Amino acid sequence: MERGDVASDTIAAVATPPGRGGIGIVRISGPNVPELAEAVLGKLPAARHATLSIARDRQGVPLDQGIALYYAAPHSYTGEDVLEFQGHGGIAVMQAVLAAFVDAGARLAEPGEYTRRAFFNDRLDLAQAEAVADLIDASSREAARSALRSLSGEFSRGIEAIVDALVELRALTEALLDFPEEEIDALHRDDAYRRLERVRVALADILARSRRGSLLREGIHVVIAGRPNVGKSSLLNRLAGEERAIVTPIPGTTRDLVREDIAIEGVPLHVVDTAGLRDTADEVERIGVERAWQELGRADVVIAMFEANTGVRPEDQAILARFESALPAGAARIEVFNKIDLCAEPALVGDAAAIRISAKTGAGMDRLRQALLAAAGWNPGGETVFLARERHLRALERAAAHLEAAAREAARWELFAEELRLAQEALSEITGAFTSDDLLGEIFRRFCIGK
Ligand SMILES: Nc1nc2c(ncn2[C@@H]2O[C@H](COP(=O)(O)OP(=O)(O)OP(=O)(O)O)[C@@H](O)[C@H]2O)c(=O)[nH]1
Ligand SMILES: [Mg+2]
Repeated sequence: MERGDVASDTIAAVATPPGRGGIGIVRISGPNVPELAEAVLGKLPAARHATLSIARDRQGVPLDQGIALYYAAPHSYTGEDVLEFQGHGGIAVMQAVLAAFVDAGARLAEPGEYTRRAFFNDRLDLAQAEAVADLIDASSREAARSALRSLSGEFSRGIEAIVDALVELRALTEALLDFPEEEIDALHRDDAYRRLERVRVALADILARSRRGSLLREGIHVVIAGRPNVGKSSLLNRLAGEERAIVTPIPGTTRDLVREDIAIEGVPLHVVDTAGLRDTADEVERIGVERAWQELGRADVVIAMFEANTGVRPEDQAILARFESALPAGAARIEVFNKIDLCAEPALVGDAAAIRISAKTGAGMDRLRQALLAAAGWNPGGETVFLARERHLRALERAAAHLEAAAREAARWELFAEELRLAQEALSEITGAFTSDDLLGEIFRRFCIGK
């Protein structure tokens, strides 16, 4: 199917989640909605009028009574004729009503097929379609707000503004191509480079906001590490707000990884507590320590933990030395001194960047939370961010690389123009003006049925 093509069949699905609920909705979309409504409900309701209706099977046996809503094409979610039957939210009732529509000629919808049709009918672009799924999947209010912004087209408009500027610049460059090099005066050249620079700045801004937004989608992977008994598990429990990991005064208590998902100011964090790092003859503990190092190799942020009352000891130094090779290149590190409640002069512990806390009393936790957000690149209360997907980030990065390449092509206008074209193509993938079927399949497959 191409964008702009009209679907020939009518799809049906239960749009509400399976299970018991006050209301359950069966939704059908496609060219045969009027006939199907007549077959199952007796008549097609007036468009956009909530109409009390009875759904019946082929023999005329009543299945459910509810409200029918008809949206005439193109003024509907999919852009096609759409009928929604809001009945009683029971599994058997909903399946019976759905079966009645299928009996009458509808086909069961695939995951995301309604939104797919909306995309093909130009009701939304691809980034907006993705935002529909992201809004449904949003795990925090912050993420939901960002998804809604993308759904309303703010992200797409930002991309399109850059594409428009690129199109203009390409036209200007094509005109330059027709002249011999010596006749292109400095004025035109400067104009082209000034325009390119403006596009690059705008793109860098969207990319930065998208990178921050992608944190909201994926969450930040935080690993707590240090020698035994410094209070790693106590910190995890403090962050989680409940007793998740076992805490005892015995060094070597934690043997396995303990994972907990938390949110700070709406930003999701996947926090992992690990076994205390030391050499040990205990087989179980040794495996635990190995797992801790593996986990450290995947961290976005590492909380390196020490005891405030003892300061950085030689064992701690050895661990820090090994961090250099064990942590991923871009990982941020936060040094945390715990147990300040045991210190007479906590302010003297560690250097200026160190965070001093007590997992026992909760002192210093606010600073640690802020440090976690900052280490992750989150800018609280800052500019609006876009809940970008990995695919968007890759496309934006590709476009930025082509613009950078264009900037290097001083006065080789063919190459300059080609880089602009490639940048435009990368950006167009985001909104779907330029996409492959594989990509569409991949995107819509992850949707729920009925959306
Ligand atoms: N006074 C004080 N004691 C603490 C604090 N945090 C942890 N402790 C105590 O320190 C001991 C070790 O705490 P854990 O949280 O189990 O330490 P851990 O780093 O997870 O230890 P392992 O799992 O063995 O590596 C326990 O007795 C805790 O009660 C703190 O802030 N102040
Ligand atoms: Mg522990």
